[in-house]
Amino acid sequence: MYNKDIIVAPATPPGEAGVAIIRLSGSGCLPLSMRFFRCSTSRFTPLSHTFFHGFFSSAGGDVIDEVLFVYMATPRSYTAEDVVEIHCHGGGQCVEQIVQTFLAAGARFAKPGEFSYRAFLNGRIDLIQAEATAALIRAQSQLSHRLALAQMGGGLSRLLYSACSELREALAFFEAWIDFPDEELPELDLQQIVARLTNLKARLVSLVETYNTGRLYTDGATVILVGRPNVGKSSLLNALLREDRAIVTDIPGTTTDLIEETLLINGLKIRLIDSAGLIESHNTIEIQGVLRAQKKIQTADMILFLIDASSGFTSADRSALAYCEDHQERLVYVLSKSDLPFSSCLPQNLLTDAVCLSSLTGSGLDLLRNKIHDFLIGDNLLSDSSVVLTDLRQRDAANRTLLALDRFLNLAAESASLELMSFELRDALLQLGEITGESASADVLDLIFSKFCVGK
Ligand SMILES: Nc1nc2c(ncn2[C@@H]2O[C@H](COP(=O)(O)OP(=O)(O)O)[C@@H](O)[C@H]2O)c(=O)[nH]1
Ligand SMILES: [Mg+2]
Repeated sequence: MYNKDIIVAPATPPGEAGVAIIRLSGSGCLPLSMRFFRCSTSRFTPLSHTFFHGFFSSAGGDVIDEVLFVYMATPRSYTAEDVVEIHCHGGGQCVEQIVQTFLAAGARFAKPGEFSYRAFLNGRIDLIQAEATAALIRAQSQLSHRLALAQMGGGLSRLLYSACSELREALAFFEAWIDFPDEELPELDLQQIVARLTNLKARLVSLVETYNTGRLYTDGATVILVGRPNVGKSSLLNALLREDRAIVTDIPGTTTDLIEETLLINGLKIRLIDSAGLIESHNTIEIQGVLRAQKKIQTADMILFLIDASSGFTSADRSALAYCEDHQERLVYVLSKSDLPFSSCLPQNLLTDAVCLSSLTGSGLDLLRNKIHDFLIGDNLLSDSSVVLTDLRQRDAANRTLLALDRFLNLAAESASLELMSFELRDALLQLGEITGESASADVLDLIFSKFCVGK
């Protein structure tokens, strides 16, 4: 599966740019690239980790570009193999012709993520760090960027390695007893092992719980604007986006479908959804609109329920609110049109609890942004050293580890056979190793790395 051939790919995206980088990795990539590089200093000794200025020519000797050449000797490179990078001018032709020159000379075009795959196979990074690198590249908000960076630092890896070694230690006890039942062995203190693994289980449970925060930081959250027609939902969407995205009129029922836009609120990625007004209707389009809104209400992380401050809390608001009845814990009230005189028909709790704002003047919008951020992040503010699970694959493997640990603890409580207990411990270890990549199958690895971009 692991070919040690020379791979090549642009490491920078296509298109016009000042600089583009072409990356090669694999034993022999230095002599290969030196064939096409003419250094501007007369004597060229390619010292590792040093830039050289010169010209890159085709096999026929025609100059393709003025470039910088850098060689990174194994193992001090991204892949831990010999790596050469050619920094040329950005733009299609220079990159294309240089890559073609290498391909014609025997290099192979790298598959997506293949550089990172090699770094992983060579033991330079583990799977968590490889995935964190991909997450760093994909990061769309300050929070997801910070989280990916922390992940690359290896906090989660260290926690998992120590969990693995605890499991391994316990397993060694069992295996020794199974293999040498008659020999003098350190006394198997099952109680002590059970106590330690119960403790480990608690730590893994807390780790699994961090997934919700991890997901929020990486993928962002969904926030839906709901309420009766004409309360100002579409106006609020436009105001938060600072653009005229949704049509706004004083005709009820202007918005018939869901409108989704992404924005950043205090560093958090938010998918903001505008919806049709929640009313009982006989109009087919309106019925569909309400159904769609209802469906989104079920899954949204936060529901902003708008009430027009100038018209007060009406019976139409009450019937709209009925659609959100089962989701009180995700509901936040917003009093809109605060630039107009307030109606006397507003319950006191709304006046104290709701976020008061005007999409027309912009007053209260910052308050709402802070409210959204605080509501979603709450106590889950991560520090740079926080250890969290960020993707479903990691969480599922952690859950499978917990299941195996549970089975082990149940067997221990029943004083089952050592073989059965060690079987479950081995399974727990295997599942945990899937997260770091130690025991991930080739198929799983292929799938993970194929999601990376080319040149990474
Ligand atoms: N004075 C004032 N009018 C607003 C405000 N927000 C919305 N409106 C008006 O209320 C009407 C309905 O707004 P719209 O955003 O389409 O409501 P939706 O049906 O809930 O999406 C329009 O005539 C808007 O101009 C506001 O903050 N202040
Ligand atoms: Mg609307």
